[in-house]
Amino acid sequence: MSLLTAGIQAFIGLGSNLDNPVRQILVARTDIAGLDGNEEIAFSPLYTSRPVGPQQQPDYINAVMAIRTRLPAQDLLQRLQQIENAHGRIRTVRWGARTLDLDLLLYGQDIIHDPNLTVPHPEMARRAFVLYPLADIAGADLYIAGCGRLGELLAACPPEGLQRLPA
Ligand code: A4P
Ligand code: MG
Repeated sequence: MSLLTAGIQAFIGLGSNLDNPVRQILVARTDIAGLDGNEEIAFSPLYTSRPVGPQQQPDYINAVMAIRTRLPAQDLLQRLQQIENAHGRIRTVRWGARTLDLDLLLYGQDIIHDPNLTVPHPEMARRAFVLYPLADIAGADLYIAGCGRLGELLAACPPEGLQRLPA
C-alpha cells in the first residue's frame, strides 16, 4: 500500500465483549487499515475493562487505533459501521454486549455535531477504556478539541476496572 502523504489523523476506539473479543479487535484492525484511503499509524495495547452501562454482560476488550485517512468523516463512519456489521454486530440494547463497536473518537481537531455523528466522541472524556490506550499511542499532550489536554482528562479518570493485557 502506498503511504498517504496527505490526510487527517483520526483515532478510533475499538471494543468487543462477544464471540472471541481479542480476535474481533485484531481482525477489525486489519479491516480498518485496509480501507481505501486509510493508513495505520499506531495501535495501542489491548485492555480488559469492566462494562460501562448494563452490568450483566461480559468484560470488554478495548483498544485505540491511530490512522491517517483521506476519507471525509461521514464516509469513515459509514465504513466503520460496515465493518461492525460484517462482524455480526446486532444492535439491541444501548451500551449492551456487542461483537464489535467502532467509535470515531477524534478526526483531526474537527468538532462535528451532525445528527448521526458527534466528534470528539461525547463519552470519551469520561471513559478510562478510551483515555488510557489513547495516551499509550498519542501521549498526554494530545489536545482533545473542546475538552482539553489528554493528561488532564486522565488525571480525572482513574483506571478502575481497566487492565492492560500482556503483549
Ligand atoms: N454516533 C454518533 N457519533 C459517533 C461517533 N463519534 N462514532 C452514532 C461512532 N458512532 C457515532 O451507535 C449509535 C449511533 O451513534 C450510531 O448510529 C452512530 O451514527 P451504536 O454503535 O449503534 O450503538 P451503541 O454503541 O450501543 O451506542 P453508543 O451511544 O454509541 O455507545 P458507545 O458510546 O459506543 O458505548 N464498556 C466497556 N468497558 N467498553 C466498551 O467498549 N462500549 C459501550 C458502547 C458501552 N460500554 C462499554 C463499551
Ligand atoms: Mg458505538
